[in-house]
Amino acid sequence: MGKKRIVIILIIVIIIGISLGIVILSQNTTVQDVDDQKTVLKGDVIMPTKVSRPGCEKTDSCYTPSKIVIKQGNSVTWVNEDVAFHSVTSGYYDEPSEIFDSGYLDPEESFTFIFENIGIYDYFCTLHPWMKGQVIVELS
Ligand SMILES: [Cu+2]
Repeated sequence: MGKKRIVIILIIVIIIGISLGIVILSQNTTVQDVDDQKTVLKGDVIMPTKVSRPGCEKTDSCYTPSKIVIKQGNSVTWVNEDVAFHSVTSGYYDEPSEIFDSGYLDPEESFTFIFENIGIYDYFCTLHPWMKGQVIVELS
């Protein structure tokens, strides 16, 4: 076997090694992407961490965003990203309107409501009176 052959074989081995490495790396990346998607819950409105303590009302961020505008017939999904229970309840703390009520939402739990009628819908959290939000439903 000549020196040239050995060099050619070495080059081929290196190329195969590199391409195998690329395949393995790209597979790992794909797996990681799937994992990331699993942990990210998609919501229109988020209940962020620490909103179970007063303070978020100062920046109007107890529900984020606190105001959302949608078209008639569309839905809004709320996701509880806090470690405490929260609710999404229509009306005001001292005057619930009984249009929608999520009940107690566990951490990472979500609630979806379809708004069939136009209007301005105020809502709050039954556990934390300072948590307030609003859904504005426009003509589609
Ligand atoms: Cu709450």
